[in-house]
Amino acid sequence: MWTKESLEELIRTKLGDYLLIVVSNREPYIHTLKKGKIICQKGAGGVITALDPVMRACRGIWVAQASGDADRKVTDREGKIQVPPENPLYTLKRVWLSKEEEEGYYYGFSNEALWPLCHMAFTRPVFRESDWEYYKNVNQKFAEAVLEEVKEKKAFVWIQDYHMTLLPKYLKEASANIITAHFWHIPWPNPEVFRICPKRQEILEGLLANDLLGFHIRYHCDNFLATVDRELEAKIDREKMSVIKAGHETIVRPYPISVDFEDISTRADSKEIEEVMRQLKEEFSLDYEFIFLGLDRIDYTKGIPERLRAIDRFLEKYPQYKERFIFIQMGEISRLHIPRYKALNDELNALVEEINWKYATDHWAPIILVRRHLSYPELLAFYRLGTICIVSSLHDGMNLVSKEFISARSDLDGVLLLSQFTGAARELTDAFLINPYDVENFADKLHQALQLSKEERERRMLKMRQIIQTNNIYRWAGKVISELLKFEFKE
Ligand code: GDG
Repeated sequence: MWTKESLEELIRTKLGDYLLIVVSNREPYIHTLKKGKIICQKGAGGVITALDPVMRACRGIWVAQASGDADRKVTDREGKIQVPPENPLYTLKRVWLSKEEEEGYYYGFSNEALWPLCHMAFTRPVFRESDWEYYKNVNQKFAEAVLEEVKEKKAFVWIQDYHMTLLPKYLKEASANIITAHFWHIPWPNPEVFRICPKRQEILEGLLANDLLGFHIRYHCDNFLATVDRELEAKIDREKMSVIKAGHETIVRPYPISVDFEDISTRADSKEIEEVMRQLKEEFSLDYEFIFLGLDRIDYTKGIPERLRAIDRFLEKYPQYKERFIFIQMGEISRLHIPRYKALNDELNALVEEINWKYATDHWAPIILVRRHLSYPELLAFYRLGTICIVSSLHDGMNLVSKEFISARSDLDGVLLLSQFTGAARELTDAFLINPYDVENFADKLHQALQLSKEERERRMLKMRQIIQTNNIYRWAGKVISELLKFEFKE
């Protein structure tokens, strides 16, 4: 079983004289000004949870975009600061982007072109030449930041996600001392879909400069290999799962990302969380027999309108549940100045109003929409409060909310309704799997979930917990790093 300690041990004993550099769009620590004082917050999310201990153990360098309003105040002339603040162990190197660069590279090419291209949610990608120019320049900027640190040293560079497809190529062109791994956090589409991308050749060539390329599941690896087969002159070895292009080999592998099971499980069981549960129950008047829970970054791939329609249908079909349950949907608004996200936000407001109006009684309406960032304890408390957690993504690389919910339920209660179009559905087969487009079946599954006996709920939860306990976040990082360590250095 992989643990934080075994991962640290691997790094300490096997990394040798290699420098380890992580590159991601999001930074692990953010400095902000609050009432005239600078405070430092740890960034949220699985990647930061997994890689922070790795970086602490190897005293490496993490290169990421600056995002806090006090970031510049605390960094040196090279954009560097030692983190974590209370016990500095590794270097965070910040890359500053102008408003225009952020607009073109992040909102534009990354999130209006690549994000919808890779998710089957029927939102049309927008390809603008100017976005692409910014995307190229920003990837170049990240490459320069990495190269400034590598100099003549030998380095492993672990690149995160779809914001950085050109970075591996820029790094390899500039230095022969670098070995790269790249993890793709979202799905990879089939060749027919990818074919519409005007920059497909450049993107594939960028990614194939990597030594190792990881996806969440085998299906995305297969899609990637099929795409390369269709688009480029390259030798594909499906047995070995590798591509050789112009003499360079890229190994392609599935690594299902996960969560820190032990940490979530222990903390969710604490007195502290019990108290937060009490406060939340009071704040939102959650005194009902059943609590349905939704928690997502507000994104059109997460199937939130579909979920609301299923609640509507559930009430039409099973009116006996009126006034007995509440559906609380939480989520931070994201990427709001992209028109598609604004439209989604308007759609959600309208749907909630319509459904609540349809069923409201004097003292009850079925849906509460909460649009604020939850603290980590609040998040865990909500997971503990839910009778049913609903994850209804139209398409999702993995989906960590489902894995966090399972990890938090050390009380062995609660039911997970999980979209079959998430990566997580491959592992969590004891969830109630749903097709979010099938509103009848979705409503029926809600009903069936409420009918489960306590024994059956416990049996399912226990099985899923055993899976996540083993396939935890440290295993994910450990597997990628173990593979990376196998690469012989070519002088
Ligand atoms: C991408 C892929 C893949 C959300 N609201 C709050 C909050 N969160 C946290 C959740 C969870 C994370 O954000 C969301 O992770 P997901 O995996 O569900 O989704 P994406 O953001 O789309 O992530 C996805 C992932 O990358 C990793 O590879 O699984 O498929 O799309 O951890 O808990 N956390 C707090 N307050 C909130 O209000 N504290």
